[in-house]
Amino acid sequence: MKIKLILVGVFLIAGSATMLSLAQQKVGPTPTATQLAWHDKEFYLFMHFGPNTFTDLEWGHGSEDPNVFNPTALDCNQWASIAKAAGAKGIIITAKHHDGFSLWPSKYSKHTVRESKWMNGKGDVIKMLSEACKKAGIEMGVYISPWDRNHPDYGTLKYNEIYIQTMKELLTGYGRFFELWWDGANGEGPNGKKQVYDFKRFQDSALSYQSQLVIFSDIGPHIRWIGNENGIINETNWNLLDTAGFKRGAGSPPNDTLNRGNFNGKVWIPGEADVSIRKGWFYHPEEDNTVKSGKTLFDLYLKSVGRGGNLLLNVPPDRRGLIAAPDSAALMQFKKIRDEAFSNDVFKGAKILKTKNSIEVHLKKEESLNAIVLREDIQWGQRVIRFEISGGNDVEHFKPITTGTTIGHKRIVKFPLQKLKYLRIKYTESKASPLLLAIEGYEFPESL
Ligand code: FUL
Repeated sequence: MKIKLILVGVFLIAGSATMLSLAQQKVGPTPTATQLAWHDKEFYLFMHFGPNTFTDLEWGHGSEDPNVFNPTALDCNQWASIAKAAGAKGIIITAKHHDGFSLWPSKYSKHTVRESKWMNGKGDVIKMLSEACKKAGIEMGVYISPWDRNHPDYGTLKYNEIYIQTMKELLTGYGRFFELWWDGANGEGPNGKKQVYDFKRFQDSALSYQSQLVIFSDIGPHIRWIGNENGIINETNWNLLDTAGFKRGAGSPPNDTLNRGNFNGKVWIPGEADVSIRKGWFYHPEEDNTVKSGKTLFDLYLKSVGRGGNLLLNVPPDRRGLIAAPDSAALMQFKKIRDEAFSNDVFKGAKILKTKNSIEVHLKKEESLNAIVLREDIQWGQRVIRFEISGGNDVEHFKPITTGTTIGHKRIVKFPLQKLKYLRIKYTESKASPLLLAIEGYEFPESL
Protein backbone atom coordinates (compact mmCIF):
# COMPACT_ATOMS: atom_id res chain seq x y z
CA MET A 1 0.00 0.00 0.00
CA LYS A 2 1.86 3.01 -1.25
CA ILE A 3 1.87 6.68 -0.49
CA LYS A 4 -0.90 8.23 -2.57
CA LEU A 5 -3.80 6.56 -0.80
CA ILE A 6 -2.42 7.48 2.56
CA LEU A 7 -1.96 11.08 1.63
CA VAL A 8 -5.52 11.16 0.32
CA GLY A 9 -6.46 10.01 3.83
CA VAL A 10 -4.55 12.94 5.28
CA PHE A 11 -6.36 15.37 2.99
CA LEU A 12 -9.76 14.01 3.91
CA ILE A 13 -9.19 13.91 7.60
CA ALA A 14 -7.33 17.16 7.77
CA GLY A 15 -10.12 18.69 5.75
CA SER A 16 -8.02 21.48 4.31
CA ALA A 17 -4.89 22.05 2.34
CA THR A 18 -3.57 24.24 5.16
CA MET A 19 -3.17 21.21 7.41
CA LEU A 20 -1.25 19.45 4.71
CA SER A 21 1.15 22.30 4.21
CA LEU A 22 1.64 22.48 7.97
CA ALA A 23 2.47 18.78 8.10
CA GLN A 24 4.85 19.24 5.22
CA GLN A 25 6.99 21.79 6.91
CA LYS A 26 10.50 20.59 7.47
CA VAL A 27 11.25 19.38 10.96
CA GLY A 28 14.92 19.46 11.98
CA PRO A 29 17.67 18.71 9.47
CA THR A 30 16.50 17.14 6.21
CA PRO A 31 18.29 15.23 3.44
CA THR A 32 19.53 16.83 0.24
CA ALA A 33 18.19 15.51 -3.06
CA THR A 34 21.44 13.53 -3.48
CA GLN A 35 21.07 11.99 -0.03
CA LEU A 36 17.45 11.09 -0.77
CA ALA A 37 18.55 9.30 -3.94
CA TRP A 38 21.26 7.54 -1.92
CA HIS A 39 18.68 6.33 0.66
CA ASP A 40 16.70 4.73 -2.14
CA LYS A 41 19.68 2.65 -3.26
CA GLU A 42 19.41 0.61 -0.05
CA PHE A 43 21.78 -2.21 -1.03
CA TYR A 44 25.00 -2.32 -3.04
CA LEU A 45 28.26 -4.24 -3.13
CA PHE A 46 31.73 -3.47 -1.84
CA MET A 47 34.74 -5.06 -3.52
CA HIS A 48 38.15 -5.33 -1.90
CA PHE A 49 40.64 -6.26 -4.58
CA GLY A 50 44.39 -5.68 -4.98
CA PRO A 51 47.76 -7.20 -4.02
CA ASN A 52 46.24 -8.47 -0.74
CA THR A 53 44.06 -10.81 -2.81
CA PHE A 54 47.27 -12.58 -3.88
CA THR A 55 49.37 -12.31 -0.71
CA ASP A 56 46.69 -13.38 1.75
CA LEU A 57 47.00 -10.16 3.71
CA GLU A 58 44.28 -7.79 4.91
CA TRP A 59 46.58 -4.79 5.22
CA GLY A 60 49.35 -4.87 2.62
CA HIS A 61 52.66 -3.34 3.65
CA GLY A 62 53.01 -1.23 0.55
CA SER A 63 56.35 -2.85 -0.26
CA GLU A 64 54.85 -5.77 -2.19
CA ASP A 65 56.18 -6.47 -5.67
CA PRO A 66 53.47 -5.08 -8.01
CA ASN A 67 53.83 -8.31 -10.02
CA VAL A 68 51.95 -10.18 -7.32
CA PHE A 69 48.84 -8.55 -8.78
CA ASN A 70 48.08 -10.92 -11.61
CA PRO A 71 44.46 -12.06 -11.95
CA THR A 72 44.24 -14.85 -14.50
CA ALA A 73 40.69 -14.33 -15.76
CA LEU A 74 39.54 -10.92 -14.55
CA ASP A 75 36.03 -10.16 -15.78
CA CYS A 76 34.31 -7.04 -14.46
CA ASN A 77 31.22 -7.95 -16.48
CA GLN A 78 30.86 -11.01 -14.26
CA TRP A 79 31.03 -8.79 -11.14
CA ALA A 80 28.51 -6.33 -12.51
CA SER A 81 26.06 -8.91 -13.78
CA ILE A 82 26.14 -10.82 -10.49
CA ALA A 83 25.60 -7.54 -8.60
CA LYS A 84 22.69 -6.71 -10.87
CA ALA A 85 21.14 -10.17 -10.53
CA ALA A 86 21.46 -9.88 -6.73
CA GLY A 87 19.46 -6.65 -6.82
CA ALA A 88 22.45 -4.53 -5.75
CA LYS A 89 22.29 -0.98 -7.03
CA GLY A 90 26.02 -0.50 -7.48
CA ILE A 91 29.61 -1.53 -6.71
CA ILE A 92 32.14 0.37 -4.61
CA ILE A 93 35.69 -0.77 -5.36
CA THR A 94 38.93 -0.29 -3.43
CA ALA A 95 40.59 1.78 -6.17
CA LYS A 96 43.44 2.19 -3.66
CA HIS A 97 43.69 0.40 -0.30
CA HIS A 98 46.17 1.13 2.50
CA ASP A 99 49.04 -0.53 0.60
CA GLY A 100 48.82 2.32 -1.91
CA PHE A 101 48.48 0.05 -4.95
CA SER A 102 46.28 1.75 -7.56
CA LEU A 103 43.94 -0.38 -9.66
CA TRP A 104 44.35 2.20 -12.43
CA PRO A 105 47.61 3.48 -13.96
CA SER A 106 47.84 6.61 -11.82
CA LYS A 107 50.34 9.29 -12.81
CA TYR A 108 50.85 10.04 -9.14
CA SER A 109 52.16 6.67 -8.07
CA LYS A 110 54.74 4.09 -9.07
CA HIS A 111 52.79 1.32 -7.41
CA THR A 112 49.94 0.55 -9.81
CA VAL A 113 48.54 -1.95 -12.31
CA ARG A 114 50.96 -0.37 -14.81
CA GLU A 115 53.92 -1.74 -12.84
CA SER A 116 52.40 -5.22 -12.71
CA LYS A 117 52.66 -7.92 -15.32
CA TRP A 118 48.87 -8.23 -15.51
CA MET A 119 47.94 -7.45 -19.14
CA ASN A 120 51.57 -6.46 -19.66
CA GLY A 121 50.99 -3.36 -17.56
CA LYS A 122 48.26 -2.15 -19.90
CA GLY A 123 45.27 -3.02 -17.71
CA ASP A 124 42.96 -0.63 -15.87
CA VAL A 125 40.48 -2.22 -13.47
CA ILE A 126 38.65 1.06 -12.85
CA LYS A 127 38.02 1.55 -16.55
CA MET A 128 36.87 -2.03 -17.00
CA LEU A 129 34.57 -1.84 -14.01
CA SER A 130 33.06 1.50 -14.97
CA GLU A 131 32.26 0.13 -18.43
CA ALA A 132 30.82 -3.07 -16.96
CA CYS A 133 28.63 -1.16 -14.49
CA LYS A 134 27.34 1.08 -17.23
CA LYS A 135 26.52 -1.97 -19.34
CA ALA A 136 24.72 -3.69 -16.47
CA GLY A 137 22.82 -0.52 -15.53
CA ILE A 138 24.24 -0.22 -12.02
CA GLU A 139 26.25 2.57 -10.39
CA MET A 140 29.82 2.68 -9.22
CA GLY A 141 31.66 4.17 -6.28
CA VAL A 142 35.31 4.38 -5.22
CA TYR A 143 37.21 3.72 -2.00
CA ILE A 144 40.41 5.79 -2.08
CA SER A 145 42.38 5.16 1.09
CA PRO A 146 43.98 8.34 2.44
CA TRP A 147 46.42 6.10 4.34
CA ASP A 148 49.13 5.04 1.91
CA ARG A 149 51.90 2.71 3.06
CA ASN A 150 53.74 3.00 -0.24
CA HIS A 151 53.87 6.61 -1.33
CA PRO A 152 57.28 8.18 -0.61
CA ASP A 153 55.67 11.55 0.14
CA TYR A 154 53.24 10.17 2.70
CA GLY A 155 53.69 12.05 5.96
CA THR A 156 54.56 15.35 4.26
CA LEU A 157 52.45 18.31 3.17
CA LYS A 158 53.04 17.30 -0.43
CA TYR A 159 51.06 14.12 0.05
CA ASN A 160 47.81 16.03 0.64
CA GLU A 161 48.29 17.58 -2.80
CA ILE A 162 49.05 14.18 -4.28
CA TYR A 163 45.93 12.71 -2.70
CA ILE A 164 43.86 15.50 -4.26
CA GLN A 165 45.42 14.93 -7.68
CA THR A 166 44.82 11.20 -7.31
CA MET A 167 41.15 11.83 -6.57
CA LYS A 168 40.96 14.24 -9.48
CA GLU A 169 42.36 11.63 -11.83
CA LEU A 170 39.72 9.14 -10.77
CA LEU A 171 36.81 11.53 -10.47
CA THR A 172 37.39 13.20 -13.81
CA GLY A 173 38.51 10.25 -15.90
CA TYR A 174 35.91 7.51 -15.50
CA GLY A 175 32.44 9.02 -15.55
CA ARG A 176 30.11 9.59 -12.63
CA PHE A 177 30.48 7.81 -9.33
CA PHE A 178 27.70 7.73 -6.78
CA GLU A 179 29.85 7.42 -3.68
CA LEU A 180 33.34 8.21 -2.43
CA TRP A 181 34.49 6.13 0.52
CA TRP A 182 36.97 7.51 3.06
CA ASP A 183 38.44 5.09 5.47
CA GLY A 184 39.35 6.65 8.82
CA ALA A 185 42.58 4.60 9.16
CA ASN A 186 45.68 6.74 9.57
CA GLY A 187 48.85 4.71 10.08
CA GLU A 188 52.48 5.19 9.19
CA GLY A 189 53.81 5.54 5.69
CA PRO A 190 57.04 4.06 4.32
CA ASN A 191 59.09 6.64 6.25
CA GLY A 192 57.42 5.82 9.53
CA LYS A 193 55.58 9.15 9.40
CA LYS A 194 51.86 9.73 9.84
CA GLN A 195 49.94 12.13 7.68
CA VAL A 196 47.86 15.07 8.86
CA TYR A 197 45.04 14.81 6.33
CA ASP A 198 43.55 18.03 5.01
CA PHE A 199 40.01 16.67 4.83
CA LYS A 200 38.51 20.11 4.29
CA ARG A 201 40.45 20.48 1.04
CA PHE A 202 39.88 16.84 0.11
CA GLN A 203 36.15 17.38 0.45
CA ASP A 204 36.01 20.67 -1.45
CA SER A 205 38.13 19.23 -4.23
CA ALA A 206 36.17 15.98 -4.57
CA LEU A 207 32.89 17.89 -4.75
CA SER A 208 34.32 20.31 -7.28
CA TYR A 209 35.04 17.35 -9.58
CA GLN A 210 31.70 15.61 -8.99
CA SER A 211 29.16 17.66 -7.09
CA GLN A 212 26.61 14.83 -6.89
CA LEU A 213 28.99 12.59 -4.92
CA VAL A 214 27.90 11.20 -1.60
CA ILE A 215 30.97 11.12 0.66
CA PHE A 216 31.22 8.44 3.33
CA SER A 217 33.38 8.56 6.46
CA ASP A 218 32.99 8.16 10.23
CA ILE A 219 31.40 11.60 10.31
CA GLY A 220 30.19 12.19 6.77
CA PRO A 221 29.87 14.87 5.38
CA HIS A 222 27.02 13.01 3.67
CA ILE A 223 26.81 9.54 5.16
CA ARG A 224 28.32 8.00 8.27
CA TRP A 225 29.92 4.75 9.33
CA ILE A 226 27.56 2.74 11.47
CA GLY A 227 30.10 2.04 14.22
CA ASN A 228 30.70 -1.65 13.50
CA GLU A 229 31.71 -3.86 10.62
CA ASN A 230 28.99 -6.43 11.23
CA GLY A 231 26.33 -4.75 9.12
CA ILE A 232 24.05 -4.13 12.11
CA ILE A 233 22.35 -0.81 12.84
CA ASN A 234 20.76 -0.03 16.20
CA GLU A 235 17.00 -0.55 16.42
CA THR A 236 16.72 3.15 17.14
CA ASN A 237 18.42 4.91 14.29
CA TRP A 238 18.43 8.66 13.77
CA ASN A 239 19.68 10.00 10.46
CA LEU A 240 21.09 12.92 12.40
CA LEU A 241 24.57 13.41 13.75
CA ASP A 242 26.54 16.01 15.67
CA THR A 243 30.00 16.28 14.20
CA ALA A 244 31.36 19.39 15.92
CA GLY A 245 34.56 18.56 17.79
CA PHE A 246 34.90 15.13 16.18
CA LYS A 247 37.37 13.87 13.59
CA ARG A 248 37.62 10.91 11.26
CA GLY A 249 39.42 7.85 12.61
CA ALA A 250 40.70 8.06 16.19
CA GLY A 251 38.75 11.23 17.02
CA SER A 252 35.39 9.97 15.79
CA PRO A 253 32.21 9.85 17.92
CA PRO A 254 31.79 6.69 20.04
CA ASN A 255 30.73 3.65 18.01
CA ASP A 256 27.47 3.48 19.90
CA THR A 257 26.63 7.03 18.83
CA LEU A 258 27.44 6.21 15.21
CA ASN A 259 25.26 3.13 15.52
CA ARG A 260 22.14 5.05 16.57
CA GLY A 261 22.78 8.66 15.48
CA ASN A 262 21.92 11.69 17.61
CA PHE A 263 18.26 12.31 18.50
CA ASN A 264 18.76 16.05 18.09
CA GLY A 265 21.78 15.93 15.78
CA LYS A 266 22.45 19.07 13.79
CA VAL A 267 23.22 17.48 10.42
CA TRP A 268 21.47 14.88 8.25
CA ILE A 269 24.14 12.15 8.04
CA PRO A 270 22.48 8.74 7.66
CA GLY A 271 24.25 5.45 8.35
CA GLU A 272 25.71 2.92 5.95
CA ALA A 273 26.29 -0.57 7.32
CA ASP A 274 29.38 -2.27 5.87
CA VAL A 275 29.99 -5.97 6.30
CA SER A 276 31.79 -8.70 4.40
CA ILE A 277 30.07 -11.76 2.95
CA ARG A 278 33.06 -13.75 4.23
CA LYS A 279 35.45 -13.43 7.17
CA GLY A 280 37.95 -10.99 5.67
CA TRP A 281 37.58 -7.96 3.44
CA PHE A 282 39.93 -9.45 0.84
CA TYR A 283 39.58 -12.87 -0.73
CA HIS A 284 41.41 -15.72 1.00
CA PRO A 285 40.86 -19.23 -0.37
CA GLU A 286 40.73 -20.76 3.11
CA GLU A 287 37.76 -18.52 3.95
CA ASP A 288 35.50 -20.04 1.30
CA ASN A 289 33.68 -21.87 4.08
CA THR A 290 32.94 -18.62 5.92
CA VAL A 291 30.60 -17.27 3.23
CA LYS A 292 27.35 -16.13 4.85
CA SER A 293 24.18 -17.91 3.78
CA GLY A 294 21.33 -16.16 1.97
CA LYS A 295 19.34 -16.44 5.20
CA THR A 296 22.05 -14.72 7.25
CA LEU A 297 22.28 -12.00 4.62
CA PHE A 298 18.52 -11.51 4.81
CA ASP A 299 18.80 -11.14 8.57
CA LEU A 300 21.50 -8.47 8.05
CA TYR A 301 19.24 -6.78 5.51
CA LEU A 302 16.49 -6.56 8.15
CA LYS A 303 19.03 -5.10 10.61
CA SER A 304 20.39 -2.49 8.20
CA VAL A 305 17.94 -1.54 5.43
CA GLY A 306 15.10 -2.57 7.76
CA ARG A 307 16.39 -0.07 10.31
CA GLY A 308 16.53 2.86 7.96
CA GLY A 309 20.13 2.64 6.70
CA ASN A 310 21.87 1.21 3.64
CA LEU A 311 23.69 -2.11 3.34
CA LEU A 312 27.17 -2.17 1.79
CA LEU A 313 27.98 -5.85 1.35
CA ASN A 314 31.58 -6.75 0.56
CA VAL A 315 32.03 -9.52 -2.03
CA PRO A 316 35.75 -9.71 -2.82
CA PRO A 317 36.87 -11.07 -6.19
CA ASP A 318 39.25 -14.03 -6.04
CA ARG A 319 42.71 -14.58 -7.57
CA ARG A 320 41.23 -15.24 -10.97
CA GLY A 321 39.54 -11.83 -10.75
CA LEU A 322 36.09 -13.38 -10.49
CA ILE A 323 33.43 -13.58 -7.81
CA ALA A 324 33.85 -17.06 -6.38
CA ALA A 325 31.08 -19.65 -6.68
CA PRO A 326 30.08 -19.78 -2.97
CA ASP A 327 29.70 -15.99 -2.85
CA SER A 328 27.58 -15.73 -5.98
CA ALA A 329 25.41 -18.65 -4.84
CA ALA A 330 24.80 -16.90 -1.50
CA LEU A 331 23.93 -13.65 -3.27
CA MET A 332 21.38 -15.41 -5.47
CA GLN A 333 19.89 -17.14 -2.45
CA PHE A 334 19.66 -13.77 -0.69
CA LYS A 335 17.85 -12.28 -3.69
CA LYS A 336 15.43 -15.20 -3.89
CA ILE A 337 14.60 -14.87 -0.19
CA ARG A 338 13.92 -11.12 -0.59
CA ASP A 339 11.76 -11.71 -3.64
CA GLU A 340 9.72 -14.33 -1.81
CA ALA A 341 9.42 -12.39 1.44
CA PHE A 342 8.16 -9.26 -0.29
CA SER A 343 6.15 -10.88 -3.07
CA ASN A 344 2.66 -10.37 -1.68
CA ASP A 345 1.69 -7.15 0.07
CA VAL A 346 -1.45 -8.21 1.93
CA PHE A 347 -2.31 -4.54 2.57
CA LYS A 348 -2.78 -3.89 -1.13
CA GLY A 349 -6.28 -2.59 -1.77
CA ALA A 350 -7.01 -2.17 1.95
CA LYS A 351 -8.75 0.87 3.37
CA ILE A 352 -6.39 3.20 5.21
CA LEU A 353 -7.71 5.48 7.92
CA LYS A 354 -5.48 8.11 9.33
CA THR A 355 -5.77 10.21 12.42
CA LYS A 356 -3.26 12.59 13.93
CA ASN A 357 -1.60 9.90 16.02
CA SER A 358 -2.35 6.68 14.24
CA ILE A 359 -2.89 4.89 11.01
CA GLU A 360 -5.34 2.01 10.64
CA VAL A 361 -5.41 -0.65 7.95
CA HIS A 362 -8.82 -2.22 7.28
CA LEU A 363 -8.41 -5.33 5.18
CA LYS A 364 -11.14 -6.77 3.00
CA LYS A 365 -10.72 -10.15 4.62
CA GLU A 366 -8.65 -11.77 7.32
CA GLU A 367 -4.99 -12.12 6.33
CA SER A 368 -1.94 -13.83 7.83
CA LEU A 369 1.08 -11.67 8.37
CA ASN A 370 4.23 -11.52 10.45
CA ALA A 371 5.97 -8.43 9.09
CA ILE A 372 5.20 -4.90 8.09
CA VAL A 373 7.23 -2.36 6.18
CA LEU A 374 6.90 1.32 7.09
CA ARG A 375 8.47 4.27 5.32
CA GLU A 376 8.55 7.85 6.49
CA ASP A 377 8.55 10.67 3.97
CA ILE A 378 11.98 11.76 5.18
CA GLN A 379 12.25 14.76 2.89
CA TRP A 380 10.27 16.57 5.63
CA GLY A 381 12.53 15.31 8.39
CA GLN A 382 12.63 12.17 10.51
CA ARG A 383 9.76 12.40 12.96
CA VAL A 384 8.57 9.17 14.55
CA ILE A 385 10.18 8.42 17.91
CA ARG A 386 8.08 5.49 19.07
CA PHE A 387 5.10 3.48 17.87
CA GLU A 388 2.87 0.60 18.90
CA ILE A 389 1.26 -1.96 16.64
CA SER A 390 -2.01 -3.61 17.57
CA GLY A 391 -4.70 -5.43 15.65
CA GLY A 392 -7.48 -7.96 15.60
CA ASN A 393 -10.63 -9.07 13.90
CA ASP A 394 -12.93 -6.69 15.66
CA VAL A 395 -12.40 -2.91 15.54
CA GLU A 396 -13.43 -2.53 19.15
CA HIS A 397 -10.93 -5.01 20.57
CA PHE A 398 -7.39 -4.67 19.35
CA LYS A 399 -4.64 -6.76 20.90
CA PRO A 400 -1.08 -5.42 21.21
CA ILE A 401 1.28 -7.01 18.68
CA THR A 402 4.62 -5.26 19.10
CA THR A 403 6.29 -1.89 19.54
CA GLY A 404 9.04 -0.03 17.71
CA THR A 405 11.04 3.16 17.79
CA THR A 406 12.36 5.09 14.78
CA ILE A 407 11.15 4.53 11.20
CA GLY A 408 13.10 6.78 8.83
CA HIS A 409 13.65 5.68 5.23
CA LYS A 410 12.41 2.15 5.91
CA ARG A 411 11.47 0.12 8.92
CA ILE A 412 10.83 -3.60 8.66
CA VAL A 413 9.07 -4.93 11.75
CA LYS A 414 8.81 -8.68 12.32
CA PHE A 415 6.41 -10.23 14.83
CA PRO A 416 4.78 -13.60 15.57
CA LEU A 417 2.30 -14.67 12.90
CA GLN A 418 -1.08 -12.94 13.20
CA LYS A 419 -4.37 -13.61 11.47
CA LEU A 420 -6.24 -10.35 11.39
CA LYS A 421 -8.51 -7.99 9.56
CA TYR A 422 -7.52 -4.75 11.27
CA LEU A 423 -4.15 -3.34 12.17
CA ARG A 424 -3.26 -0.08 13.87
CA ILE A 425 0.02 1.77 14.18
CA LYS A 426 -0.18 4.25 17.00
CA TYR A 427 2.55 6.86 17.14
CA THR A 428 3.15 7.15 20.86
CA GLU A 429 5.84 9.81 20.44
CA SER A 430 6.93 11.88 17.49
CA LYS A 431 8.76 15.13 16.80
CA ALA A 432 5.90 16.36 14.62
CA SER A 433 2.95 14.94 12.75
CA PRO A 434 4.24 11.71 11.14
CA LEU A 435 4.17 11.49 7.35
CA LEU A 436 4.26 7.95 6.02
CA LEU A 437 5.15 7.14 2.44
CA ALA A 438 4.17 3.50 2.60
CA ILE A 439 2.79 0.76 4.80
CA GLU A 440 2.94 -2.83 3.60
CA GLY A 441 2.13 -6.17 5.20
CA TYR A 442 3.79 -9.53 4.50
CA GLU A 443 3.88 -13.11 5.57
CA PHE A 444 7.56 -14.08 5.64
CA PRO A 445 8.19 -17.84 5.37
CA GLU A 446 8.45 -19.43 8.82
CA SER A 447 12.11 -20.37 8.18
CA LEU A 448 13.09 -16.68 8.23
C1 FUL B 1 38.71 -0.61 7.41
C2 FUL B 1 40.01 -0.99 6.66
O1 FUL B 1 41.14 -0.84 7.49
C3 FUL B 1 39.78 -2.39 6.20
O2 FUL B 1 40.91 -2.94 5.58
C4 FUL B 1 38.59 -2.38 5.25
O3 FUL B 1 38.91 -1.66 4.08
C5 FUL B 1 37.35 -1.79 5.94
C6 FUL B 1 36.17 -1.67 5.04
O4 FUL B 1 37.65 -0.55 6.48
O5 FUL B 1 38.84 0.55 8.12
